[in-house]
Amino acid sequence: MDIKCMGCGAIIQTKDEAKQGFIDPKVLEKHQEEFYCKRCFNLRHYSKNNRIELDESILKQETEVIKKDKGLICLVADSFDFEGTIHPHINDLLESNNILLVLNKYDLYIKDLNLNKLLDYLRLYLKKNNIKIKDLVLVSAKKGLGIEELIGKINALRNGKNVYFVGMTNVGKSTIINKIIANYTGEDDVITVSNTINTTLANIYIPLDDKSYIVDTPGIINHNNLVYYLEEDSLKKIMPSNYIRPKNYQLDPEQSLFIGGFLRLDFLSGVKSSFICYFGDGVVIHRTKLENADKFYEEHKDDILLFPTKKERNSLGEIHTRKIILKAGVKTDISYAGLGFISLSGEGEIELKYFSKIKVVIRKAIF
Ligand SMILES: Nc1nc2c(ncn2[C@@H]2O[C@H](COP(=O)(O)OP(=O)(O)OP(=O)(O)O)[C@@H](O)[C@H]2O)c(=O)[nH]1
Ligand SMILES: [Mg+2]
Repeated sequence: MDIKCMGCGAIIQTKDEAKQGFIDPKVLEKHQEEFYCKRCFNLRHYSKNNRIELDESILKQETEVIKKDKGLICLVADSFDFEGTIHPHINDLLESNNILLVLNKYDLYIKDLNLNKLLDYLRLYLKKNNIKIKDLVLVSAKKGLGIEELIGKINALRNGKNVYFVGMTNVGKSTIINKIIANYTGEDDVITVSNTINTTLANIYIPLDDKSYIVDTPGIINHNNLVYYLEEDSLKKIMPSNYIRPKNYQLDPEQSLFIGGFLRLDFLSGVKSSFICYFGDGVVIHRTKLENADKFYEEHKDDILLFPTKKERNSLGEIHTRKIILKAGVKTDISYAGLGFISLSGEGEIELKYFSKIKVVIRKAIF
């Protein structure tokens, strides 16, 4: 029988270090019960990651297992990057499974933001996009918030069946399951987690009772999300690790605002308006005169703006432009998949410039 790595689910092998599941044969001999592959060992002890591409055929096989089993699906998405991480076709993919939507990372919202407004927005989004769920729960796996409520909802919905944690890569599926394991057994950090994509490589089965399992699954890659294009070092620096303090910029017409080198907002015409930015502290925000913006970008994309790096820029595609009209009295958000969002209020015409591969959504402001 194949032995699986406890950290990532990959089948253990001793032949090829560049492939998933590698363990040095000498190490394998010594450890008879707990198996962590070399990549998991390095991630867990040294936060060192060598990114491994997910084997798409494994993802397909694992999805078939879930479909046949008809267990409860805990669909995990990032509450801070909802449009960028919600699985759009989950009901088509898993048509006969019950779905509990688990919105993780709500610690990123500053405490006094109105969570009810967030929930109202999410419910409307689900309705508009025809995503059918049985229930939803907000959690922060990192802070251990909402975990007991989640366990309660799982028990109410699973009817004795297995429970599958499914969703995009990096939304925190494994971190949540680790909290559930800790809640039952007191054992911390059993499954490997990391801030980059493809951490879990195959299904990991954790016994729930005599007859059923909680199953961690490999994350689905979203090619419209920034996380897919950034190197580990950039992710470490720009991903928010704590709650996000909004930064408010008042812009006059004919000014530009750079969100790192990721997004540029040119305020073409209008009246003085407010641009409230919700991004991690590592994302540089810089204001210039519109007439100087092209020159500024060319000269400072690598020193002042810092990210994305040249290598990352080359993979992010062409620059796309899009105009939005800001109307008095209507607050508008611009959400950028994998990075954060900006909330605009005022009046005028704004041109956005961003990499064509990234999903940018214009929505009625959440808050
Ligand atoms: N701020 C915040 N970060 C979190 C939270 N939960 C997880 N993370 C971080 O999100 C990143 C991804 O977590 P993982 O648990 O590895 O995500 P995953 O969904 O299992 O990813 P894959 O295995 O690649 O599909 C890690 O850097 C976690 O520390 C949370 O509640 N809040
Ligand atoms: Mg995982």
